Formats: sequence, C-alpha cells, structure tokens
Amino acid sequence: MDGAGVLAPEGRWLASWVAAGRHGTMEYMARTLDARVDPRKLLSGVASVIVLAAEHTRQDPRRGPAPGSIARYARGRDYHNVLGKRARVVARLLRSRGHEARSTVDSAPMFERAWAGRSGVGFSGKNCCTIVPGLGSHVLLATVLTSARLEPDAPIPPRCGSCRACLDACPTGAFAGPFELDARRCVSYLTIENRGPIPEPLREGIGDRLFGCDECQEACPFCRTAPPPEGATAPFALDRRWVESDATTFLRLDDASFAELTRATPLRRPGRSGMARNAAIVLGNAGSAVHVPVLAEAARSDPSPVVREAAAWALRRLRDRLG
Ligand code: B12
Ligand code: SF4
Ligand code: SF4
Repeated sequence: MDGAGVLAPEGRWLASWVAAGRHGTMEYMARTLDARVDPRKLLSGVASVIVLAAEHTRQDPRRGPAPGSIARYARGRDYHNVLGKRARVVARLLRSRGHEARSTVDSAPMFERAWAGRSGVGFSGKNCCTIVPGLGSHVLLATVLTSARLEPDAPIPPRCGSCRACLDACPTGAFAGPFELDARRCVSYLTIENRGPIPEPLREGIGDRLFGCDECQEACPFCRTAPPPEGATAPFALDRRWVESDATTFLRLDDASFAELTRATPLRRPGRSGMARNAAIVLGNAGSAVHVPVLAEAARSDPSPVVREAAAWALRRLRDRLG
C-alpha cells in the first residue's frame, strides 16, 4: 500500500494503550512508540509498505493426555527466521530494481497489525488479531518498507458484526473491551513476555497452557476454515522435540538441555526459568498426584526463586484439591 505517511488514528490508539499501562513490562513498546507509527524512522525514503502473511500450522500433537500445550504458532520453527528469509527475498528483489528496501518481522518497531489492516491483507477482529478472509487469524506477519511507489490495495472493512465469542472465551478476562487487550492479564504475555512470578489470581486461568494461548482465535468463526495441508505450512510443522516433551520435561531441564530442546524455536523467549515456572503452574492445574515428586524437587532445588515459588504454589494447589 502507499505507505508515505504516519499511522495517525492507529498511532493514537497505540499511544493510549501504552499510556493505560496495558503493555505491562514490555518497555520496548513505550520506548519505540514514535517509530511504530512512523515508518520513515526505519527507512527515510519509504513510499510503500508491503505486508506478508503466512499461515502457521493447525496440527495437533498425537501424544495422549500429557499436560502442557503450546500455542499453534510456536509448534515448529521460529517465525522470525522463516518469514525473515521470505521478506528478505522481496527486499532484495526491490533493491535489484534500484529501490531502497528494508524487511522486518517484529525485528524493528513496526505496528504490523495496523499495516496489515491498511494494506487490505486482513482486518482487525475484536480479539485484536489480523483476520485474513478465507484463512482466519492463524497467520504471522512480516513487512517490507520500500521507496518504490506501489499501487495500494484497499483496506477490508471490519467484519465482526455483533459477534463477541472471543471476548467471552478468554480464560483470564484479558479484554478490557472489544479491540482492547490488557496484556497484563493475557496468558500469552504472562507465559512468554513476563519474567517475574505470574500473579496468583491468574494462575488457574493458565490451565494447561505452557506457552502462549489460542483461545480467542479458536472461538472465532473466521478460524473455522479447513486447516492447510501439512506441506503448505511445513516450517511451522510440529517439532519432534516438542511433541516428545510435556510440562514435566520443562521442569527438569538445566540451561544447556533447555537451549538444545528449544533451539531455533519461539520457546526460547521465556528462557529456562520462564518455561519451568509455566510448567509448575500447568502441573498444579493438572490436579494429579503423579506430579508431586517433580514439583517437590523443583520447589526444593530449582536455581530460580520464581520457579521454586511456582512449584510450592502448585504443591499447595494439589494438596487442596487432592486432600
Ligand atoms: C506486543 C505484542 C503482543 C502482546 C500484546 C498483544 C496486543 N494485542 O497488543 C502479547 C504478548 C499479549 C501478544 C500476544 C499474542 N500475539 Co503478539 N505481538 C505483539 C507485537 C510485538 C506488538 C503488538 C502491538 O502493537 N500491540 C499494541 C496494541 C494497541 O495493538 P493491537 O491491540 O494489536 O491493535 C490493533 C487492534 O486493537 C485494532 N484497534 C483497536 N482499537 C482501535 C482503535 C483505532 C482508532 C484503530 C485505528 C485501531 C484499533 O487495530 C490495531 C491494529 O490492527 C506484535 C509484532 C509487531 N511488531 O507489531 C506481535 C503480533 C501482534 N503478535 C502476534 C501473535 C501471533 C500473537 C498471539 C496470537 C500469540 C499466541 N498464540 O499466544 C497472541 C494474541 C493475543 C491477542 N489477542 O492479541 C502476531 C499477530 C498475528 C495476527 N494474525 O494478528 C504479531 C503481528 C507478530 C507477527 N509478526 O506475526 N502479542
Ligand atoms: S491469547 Fe488467550 S489470554 Fe490472551 S486475550 Fe486471547 S484468549 Fe485471552
Ligand atoms: S470471535 Fe467474533 S468478535 Fe471475535 S474476532 Fe472473531 S468474529 Fe470478531
């Protein structure tokens, strides 16, 4: 789309979101507000912004009732790498034709969903996600800024109508209203971005989720399309290392084995202690006496105080539930 100019209404929305503190501890959102709404800060001669959307897997693991689910986008290779490569191909093509070009996949401060909306790639649902007609919101985004003046596509008008299924489906009540997410209550934030303890009142809502959350997308009628054939989303296909792991695995890992298990996947982001903290909460919620020994060991000797506290909480929760 013709991108010369700033994201004015979207920028005001973003600024008010940050001013309300809804970004929690994601300080980078506050620090980079200017660049997020003005792409000239990233490429001074920008005339157009190209948005790429790639569908990720919707495959489920076949592994029985072991506790610990992982958000769909994170079940295979890291999208920053996969989409980064694809976006760089587009940028190189533009440069080979004499234009300036810079690609980003959440690797620079771009307001990606806002550009997806402006470019007609999709529209923002009440769950905040970019919904691509025919695919739903199980897509990841990348952008290419360029000095090339391209013919813009028209934005797609919002299509949610009176539906509010996503808002009602959220396990932690993270929506302050339609289109308005308070990240501080979102399972995705709590399990991936947040480095400290997860607030106690929200732990039950974490349920079985070890990393991220898909509930507000699962509830969405636009996501009830046929899943793509496995080959089409190949880089995001289920990673064997993850399929063979569950919450107990993540509670037992040391730093080196965590690095090996999560190499080139998004699961690296919370770090070993973040994933072990999440695992303890998942096991507390699972309600099985089988997990008492692994939790007791973590409560006693995990090097991280955040993990020890989460494991102690899980043991208390199991005791209350099992007697
Ligand atoms: C910070 C962040 C998070 C935070 C905050 C999420 C949020 N809703 O803001 C947390 C950690 C919670 C998170 C969670 C997730 N994230 Co995230 N995240 C980001 C990041 C880095 C910035 C998002 C941002 O700018 N937030 C600020 C708020 C204000 O933005 P927003 O609510 O999305 O704004 C839109 C709507 O609310 C709407 N809107 C609402 N009111 C109004 C009013 C006006 C006037 C206007 C104009 C617009 C408007 O328009 C906005 C633009 O579309 C982007 C990458 C990037 N660089 O952009 C990825 C990104 C948005 N995340 C992504 C994904 C996949 C997820 C998860 C699905 C992961 C998961 N399964 O666990 C969840 C979804 C949660 C949800 N329902 O939003 C994808 C989005 C894919 C998609 N189809 O939308 C992105 C684009 C990464 C990528 N490159 O693919 N994420
Ligand atoms: S990702 Fe999960 S916790 Fe976050 S808003 Fe959606 S349903 Fe709620
Ligand atoms: S569940 Fe309904 S309200 Fe929410 S994004 Fe989908 S269509 Fe919109």
